[in-house]
Amino acid sequence: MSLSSTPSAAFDLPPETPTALPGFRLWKGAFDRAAQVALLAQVTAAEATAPFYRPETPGGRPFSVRMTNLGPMGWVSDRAGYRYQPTHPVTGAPWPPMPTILLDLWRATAAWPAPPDACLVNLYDARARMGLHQDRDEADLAAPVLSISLGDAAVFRIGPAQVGPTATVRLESGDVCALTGPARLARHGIDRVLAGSSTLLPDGGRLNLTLRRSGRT
Ligand code: MD3
Ligand code: FE
Repeated sequence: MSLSSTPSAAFDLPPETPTALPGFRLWKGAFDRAAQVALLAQVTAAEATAPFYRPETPGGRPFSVRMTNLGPMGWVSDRAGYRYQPTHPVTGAPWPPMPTILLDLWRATAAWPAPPDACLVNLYDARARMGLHQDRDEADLAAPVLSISLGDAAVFRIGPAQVGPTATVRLESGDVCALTGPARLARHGIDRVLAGSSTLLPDGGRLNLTLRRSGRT
């Protein structure tokens, strides 16, 4: 019997896949099929209180990606700008809790003393994309960002923070990557989703979950 009142499990990681980009850490197949099914079920259950919605940019352009969040804080975008907030912008309800398995994954990979306080969930249909951008809305840009991919594979693009050549990496269902240190301010995006490459999502498409420290908690 553990003395801790907050039980935690270790997350069993496969060997890390080497990458050519300092700070870009990749674990291919970190979630096996059963773990993917279990995580998908938790996201699907959370949709009842936190439905996917289509944000718009501060300039008023709709995202092609639909979004929701889990955890105390969520990333949102609208005409007022990009920010973290504790409630769903459409329903006004608090975001659903962060799944325990994601806290376990963070502990196993992040080398960061505090847990993530936000999990942005991106839903891509076959035509959705995400343009090159930096993630810099978090209070402490030294904390890593952790990503989990589910469903159809995608072509992920990543390049230096300022200017320079970009590289592409195929992200598949169950893959986990961490953006740490020199990669934390990398420019990155999703060029395209490879429709039909996975049977995980009943209607096809791709989910990406990113664990973050918003620093607003
Ligand atoms: C590199 N999501 O939500 S995940 C995002 O697949 C985002 O939905 C993409 O970019 C997706 O902001 C890419 C991989 C990722 C996540 C965060 C990063 C790469 C990153 C933060 C810094 C650098
Ligand atoms: Fe990003």
